[in-house]
Amino acid sequence: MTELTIPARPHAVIWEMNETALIVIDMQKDFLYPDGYGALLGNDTGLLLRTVAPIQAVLAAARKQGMTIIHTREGHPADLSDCPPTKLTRWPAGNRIGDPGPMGRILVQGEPGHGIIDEVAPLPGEIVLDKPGKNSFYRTPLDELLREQGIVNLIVTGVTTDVCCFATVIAANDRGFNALVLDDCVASYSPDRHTAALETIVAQGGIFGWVSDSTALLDGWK
Ligand code: C5J
Repeated sequence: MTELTIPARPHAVIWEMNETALIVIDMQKDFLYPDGYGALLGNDTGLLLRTVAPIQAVLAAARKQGMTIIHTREGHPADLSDCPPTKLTRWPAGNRIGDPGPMGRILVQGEPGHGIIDEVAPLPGEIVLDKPGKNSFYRTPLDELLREQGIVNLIVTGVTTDVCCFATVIAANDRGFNALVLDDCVASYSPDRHTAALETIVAQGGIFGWVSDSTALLDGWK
């Protein structure tokens, strides 16, 4: 792999692909299926499904290139020991993390709803990080894993744009990593918040990073 120029906003990305990883954030049943955490909070989970096909395409290309691929899952152990009380009690009982739902206990590791959807399931050898927070660096070994491999650039995909993807991009920026978010590979329960998050990332000449899409990336990779 070598240097790649990817058309992006606010300006083209010119990255060494050997120093670049793909991160697929929280493509979990609890967020994408109508019986999980996202739906419990009153969201239309169907809005996230448009990400599946473009993420599949980007995953296939990244696998072909031998790129480091990281999948994340938001969730907590069965005893909820790493879940801050504030993250539990902000919602009424019955709508809380750990409560029973149609796909098992909500956002609890090992329950069916916590799993990554089959369409973008990790392959053996790909990194899967369990995270208790929204940002993928919080209480995970992500920072060390990237540095060990000499990675400074992240291609960001997954859900949701304005929560875990946005939180991860902001944390990446503060830690000295670049982030390129693929517009069609991220989605929000609110199209307005999707747009607002992406506009914030590219504001002021790219204050948090870049935004492009899967077609631009895949064209460059051909
Ligand atoms: C949320 C996430 N929305 N993965 N998590 O709670 O964006």
